[in-house]
Amino acid sequence: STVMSRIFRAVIMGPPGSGKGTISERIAHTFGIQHLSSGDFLRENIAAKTEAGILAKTYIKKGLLVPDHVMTRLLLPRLEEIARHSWLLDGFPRTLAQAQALNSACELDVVISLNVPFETLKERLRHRWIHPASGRVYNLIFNPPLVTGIDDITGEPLIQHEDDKPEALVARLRHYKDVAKPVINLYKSKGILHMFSDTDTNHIWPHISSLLSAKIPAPRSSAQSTP
Ligand code: G5P
Repeated sequence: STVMSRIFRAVIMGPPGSGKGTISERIAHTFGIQHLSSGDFLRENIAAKTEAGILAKTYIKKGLLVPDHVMTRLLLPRLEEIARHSWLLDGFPRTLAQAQALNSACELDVVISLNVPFETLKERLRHRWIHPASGRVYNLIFNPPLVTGIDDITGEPLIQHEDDKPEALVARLRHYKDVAKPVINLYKSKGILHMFSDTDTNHIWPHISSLLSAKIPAPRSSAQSTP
């Protein structure tokens, strides 16, 4: 059945702290598609001290975007590796140049844009702590660890991302809007942009879930599988 085996490709965009990671995990879990986070991918490269990782770290530390050519050279080959699966890209593209590079590599089905007020974002990121070895993310208000400052599983100390510290944070939020605008306009003009506005991820989620239920081919049931 051609419909069943169709591949679905989506992008989720939104400012730092808008809930891309949280919602992406729900999408991946609910619809069984691959989730690729540009931020996680960069952090893996930093931890592994790859050439791109070492370079990226100098930008991330300052709350700056990693240069487009570094991002596209990292991400596009990764997408090619999973080209036979449905996927959701989280955090890429961030700029018009990245969107154009992605455009020439593949056709997107849906772009989700999260629109969360500035004050809400500042408040959330201020309270975010991570366990660096595993990448587990806590929020002292939304999703606190059992013991403040300590990872639930390993008992190791939690840290803040360099780019969640106040100096880098305001720069990131301000910069995001300027850079995202032409990307959003591009996807709007293609008719694939879906914008969701709220202060609460749990309010946004049901709308995204019903959008994707209508767009993503249902997983094959045993009755439909080829003999
Ligand atoms: P990242 O890792 O892509 P950001 O900054 O875009 O980082 P971030 O910070 O990971 O995105 P998010 O994924 O949008 O945020 O949000 P999240 O992690 O799900 O939620 C944020 C926090 O809010 C969490 O603590 C969560 O628990 C909490 N939360 C979620 N929902 C709610 C809610 O409803 N209520 C409350 N109270 N809390 C909630 O990129 C990192 C850096 O890498 C570089 C850049 O330097 C970037 O800054 N980079 C790129 N550079 C160039 N081009 C690219 N394409 C790049 N991609 C990454």
